[in-house]
Amino acid sequence: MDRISTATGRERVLLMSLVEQSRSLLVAVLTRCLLAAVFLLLCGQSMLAQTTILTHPLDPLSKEEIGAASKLLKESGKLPANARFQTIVLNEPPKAEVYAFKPGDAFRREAFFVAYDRANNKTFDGVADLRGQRVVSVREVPDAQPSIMLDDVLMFQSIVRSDPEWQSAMRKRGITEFGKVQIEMWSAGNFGFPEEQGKRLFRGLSYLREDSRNPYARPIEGVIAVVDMNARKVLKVVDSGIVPVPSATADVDEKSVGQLREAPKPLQIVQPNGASFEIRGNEIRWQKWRFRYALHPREGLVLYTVGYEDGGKVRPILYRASLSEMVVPYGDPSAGWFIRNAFDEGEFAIGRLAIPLEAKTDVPDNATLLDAVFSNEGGGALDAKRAIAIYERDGGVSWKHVDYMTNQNQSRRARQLVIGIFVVVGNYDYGFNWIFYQDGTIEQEVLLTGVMATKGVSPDAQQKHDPYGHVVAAGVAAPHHQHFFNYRLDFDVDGSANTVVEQNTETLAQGKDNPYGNAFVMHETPLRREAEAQRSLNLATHRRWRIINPTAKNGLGQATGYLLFTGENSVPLPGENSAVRRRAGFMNSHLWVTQYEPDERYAAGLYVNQSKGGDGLTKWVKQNRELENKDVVMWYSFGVTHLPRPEDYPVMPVHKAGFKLMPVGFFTRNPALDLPK
Ligand SMILES: [Cu+2]
Repeated sequence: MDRISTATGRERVLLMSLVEQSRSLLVAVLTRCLLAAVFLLLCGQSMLAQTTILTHPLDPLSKEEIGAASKLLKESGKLPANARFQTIVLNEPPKAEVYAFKPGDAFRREAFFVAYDRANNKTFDGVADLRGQRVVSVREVPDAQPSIMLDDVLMFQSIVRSDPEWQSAMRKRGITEFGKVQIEMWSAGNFGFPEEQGKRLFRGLSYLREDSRNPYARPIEGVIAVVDMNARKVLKVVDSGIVPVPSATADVDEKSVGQLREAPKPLQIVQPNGASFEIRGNEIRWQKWRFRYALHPREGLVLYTVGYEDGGKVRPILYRASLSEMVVPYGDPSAGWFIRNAFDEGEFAIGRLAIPLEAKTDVPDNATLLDAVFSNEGGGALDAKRAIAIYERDGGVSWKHVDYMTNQNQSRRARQLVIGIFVVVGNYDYGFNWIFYQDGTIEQEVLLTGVMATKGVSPDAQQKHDPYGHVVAAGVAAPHHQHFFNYRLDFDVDGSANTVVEQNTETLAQGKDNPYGNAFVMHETPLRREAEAQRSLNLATHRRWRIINPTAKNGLGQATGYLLFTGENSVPLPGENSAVRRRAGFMNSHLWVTQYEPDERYAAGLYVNQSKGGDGLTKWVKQNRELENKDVVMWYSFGVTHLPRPEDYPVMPVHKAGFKLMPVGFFTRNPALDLPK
């Protein structure tokens, strides 16, 4: 536990999950034995080995499969002996195979891996075939750095803490007990500095933790250690000058907060007959919805084969929906800040940072908590306990009408199904919920909370306006930043051949067709090729995008479709030539459409850590492929521009952002008309 008490936020998450895993191992084994015994009693069947039963080609890799994949790879001799696995994850089968699959059919099982040879700074990836027991491919990927690894985390603090130059920077600030400094590991980015090329790097920021639980209240401003993770030494320490370390702590546990308000009276969520959803392996069925889920170590909670039961059959809507990338650029030009552009997915593998959920606070009383499995760097498996929550919640009024002549009220209460995770990326906490409505809507709700990245400023700065941020406490400012998310939405609306159309609604010029000047019209324009399918929101025309199946018609003869109902959004504020804009080209447009290509998965490319830029969407769309009546993928970028408030400190009230996918012409009438009272 010593190690944990001196760990950084990101390190803590990883370490705590390891402790959690070993602690829960015994419980898990006991529980499993008990369940197996009950199963035996109920079914009278012989007890099988404790292997995960796979039922579908999209099931995530089981522990056994992860172990089998790493064994195959290690024994193949195709990887350096000391290579470590950044990831081993399901290599998803071709879409056609998934659609053709019938329960009981044999299906392929393949693992995709990324491995890193630290001593030689070489990255490898490839595929292993678990059924055929063979390595399909191994390639060395030049100039690619895998995202952060636990190996990096475990080395990082001690490298910085023992560096004489860093120690001298601490002493200059009157800090001599180095064990009380929390050194936070940030991705290095790529700013083209010649001495930083060709090395695996991270940057270390320092906070005075002492006995507090919120180190972010006490930034040791101006000191950045750049660490060469191959040489295992500090490459340089940037010291931009002394700023007093804020003295006030800002812990948020009940004891530190002190006087608590009176608790409201109990509110119980009770489902006396149990939940209405069914969990069949990784498939969920609820109120006409059917979908599969997986907690992907990089993307977080991924939805697959989302369909809605209508007229006795399940109509496909989405093949796959996932967070494809996210980035948080900070708007402060100072030495310690221009380098901060965290790509929480591509650099930090956000799915792996899913934390065990706490009943009653993170999720309501009635939530079912589900576990997931990830690979570890030695090629074994890690349990991610209680990482996923699934629950029903009250959805307010679904629809209502009162006949004022008879006073008859026709009103229906809505229920929502939520499946979500929380991740912790150092100071920030994010929740990601997929929400299903009974009326055919799917919502992605992103919750932003945790502690803002803080900057030490002069204690008399309260009265001054900092152009790059806002003072949130004595000697503490929080710089402006944006959170940009990109979602990859592989729609297959009533089949794979779809078209994306743009809707613009405009005032009609007054004249013969509009004599009274009141008219406004909506135009729908198909996005025909990738070059013209890079679009941004326009409030002046109420711009929206709809994905349609031109050959499937609803009862009114209209093409069936789903609308991307956008929520809060922003334009990117870092300059066009900034490093972050080069690397996160997906920020340049709110909407992108590409022709389906399964390997085009991540909006800023497969290898984002220290990337130079130019990969991902901006590269793929240069092919300018045709998009009409094709299998297409919609990519939606949305940004939250965060101008910090005092009320966001010391911990942010949850800020919600996201989008909805809403049926428009998918049905012929309100699909929730059949809700019972
Ligand atoms: Cu923020």
